[in-house]
Order: sequence, then structure tokens, then C-alpha cells
Amino acid sequence: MGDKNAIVRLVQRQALSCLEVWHPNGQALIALQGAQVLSYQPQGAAPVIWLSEQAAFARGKSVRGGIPLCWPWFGELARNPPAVMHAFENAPPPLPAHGWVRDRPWLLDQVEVTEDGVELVLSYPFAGAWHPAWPHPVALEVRYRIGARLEIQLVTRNTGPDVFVFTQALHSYFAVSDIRHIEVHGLQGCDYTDTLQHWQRATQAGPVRFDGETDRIYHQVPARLSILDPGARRRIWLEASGSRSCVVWNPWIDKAQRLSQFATDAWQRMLCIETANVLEDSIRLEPGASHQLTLVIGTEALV
Ligand code: TA6
Repeated sequence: MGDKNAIVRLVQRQALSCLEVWHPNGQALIALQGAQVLSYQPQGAAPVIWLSEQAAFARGKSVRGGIPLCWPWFGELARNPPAVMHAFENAPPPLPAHGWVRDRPWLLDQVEVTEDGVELVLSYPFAGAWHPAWPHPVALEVRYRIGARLEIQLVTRNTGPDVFVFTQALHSYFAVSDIRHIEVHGLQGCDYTDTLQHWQRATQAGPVRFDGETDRIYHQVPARLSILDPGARRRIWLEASGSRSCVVWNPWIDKAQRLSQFATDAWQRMLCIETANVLEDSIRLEPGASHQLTLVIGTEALV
């Protein structure tokens, strides 16, 4: 028996058809393009997921903010392990950053309303859809559960006869009061690859604090991370499974000027913590096997 007050309706945001989800426990907006969460907030709370004030809801371009789904590679393809790049050696360049499914149409397969929240299932329609000459049959599905928390499950299933290797990320943009006054907890002691320091390795000492452009890939990360935000008097926590990497990114002042759909001061109000499997944490999927990347996002007040 679902909650009779819940609403799931199709709305238009400029060129994009989106699912507006309202449940007594939480609300969200999800674009069918990229199956991209654009906004999420628990009932009565401030937005947890950041959406650019200059967001463009245009076909063929992921909306700045929300939770873009990066698959079957993260970042620049050329920076991926050879086994990932190899699959695309016959694909005509240029290939987009973060894979190709985040800005293409997905299908809505299932809607279920329960007392706790609304569950949506969307899938990428490989049959007949464009993809850059990737030779492997695969099924790709995302499950969202919107309620007092936001639960995400990205499932990749190898439906073909050959093994393949992929990388991936839930590219989550979080809303923060001021990037200069928050900390990320849980990464202390983890090794990371600093993409701004010639991809050199380093080790995180203490909480992550921000005083400049930050673009790091952390490895062997724990399941639970959190953003401590005294200015918002809250902690945002992330509980992941099926993920061994985490990307922490803030563009700061200069890069913010070069980003599309991004106000010059927006760097102060956002932080990406991306639940991922990248670089040495790429996933090797045997024929018939599935991989599930799961993330639960919640908040708690700072007393
Ligand atoms: O995840 C961090 C990152 O790779 C940054 O280097 C920056 O490029 C960001 O993703 C946004 O990428 P996009 O293609 O969405 O502008």
C-alpha cells in the first residue's frame, strides 16, 4: 500500500522531459535524458543535491549539477586503463568525457509508491540507440528510491559472450553553504591521485579541506563518507557499496570561469563527491555477471 499523497508526474524543463517526484518523505526531479537526478531534498530540508543556477536543459548535453551517470568510462577515455580504451579503438573520435549515456535518452520502466518513498527504475535502451562502436552486449539500469534518503543503484549486466572492463561514477554535485568552511570526513589515510599535480599519488592526512581547485581520485575508500557543513548546520552522509574509488572535485575560481552552465561564484556553493570505480579500480565483468554500484545519501542536523 503506497502513500496516497505521493505524486510522480512528467514535466518539461525547456527541451527535457523530467519526472517530478513528490512524496511526504522527500522530493526529487529526474531528467529522462541521462536518467539524471537534477534535484533532491528530504521533506522540510534544504536541497542536498546542487543544481546550477545557469543549468541548461538541452538535448545532448548533461545538465550542470545533479548526479550525472558516468559510464562505461570516467573522465577522458585516454586516461582510462588500456582494457577500457581498447573496447573503443574502432570508435570514431572524438569521444565525450564521462562516457556517452549521461546525455542520451533513457526509458522509464517502473514506478512504485510505498509508505517510505517512490522507487523508479530506468534503463538505457541499447537496442537501436547510438553508441560509439562498443562491441559488447550489455544491460544498464538505474534504480532510485526517493524518500527521507536518496538511494541509487546503477546495475551493469554483461549479456554477451565476452568479458569487458569499464569504469564508472555517480557524479554527485552536493549543495554546501561555503566550500571554504566545510570538511569531508572518511578519506583520512586514503591514497589519492591528484589530477592537478601530474596525476601523482599522495596520502590524505586528516579531513579534506578546500583552499583552491581540487580534483582528486581517492582509492580503497571506506563505505561511509560525510560532508561536515557547519554553515548549513548539517552533515551530509554517503554510504556506498560496489565502489572502491571516490572523486573529490571543486573547480574554485579560475576553472569556474571555464565551465559551461556555471555562475562565476557557484564554486562556493557546490562540491562533487563521486562514488566511482576508476583507474586501478576498473570493473572486469565476466559473461552473464552483473555489477551493482550503490549509494545512499542522507543528512543529519548538527546539534
Ligand atoms: O569529476 C571531476 C571532473 O572530471 C573534473 O575534472 C571536471 O571536468 C568535471 O568532472 C566536470 O566535467 P564535465 O564534463 O561535466 O564538465
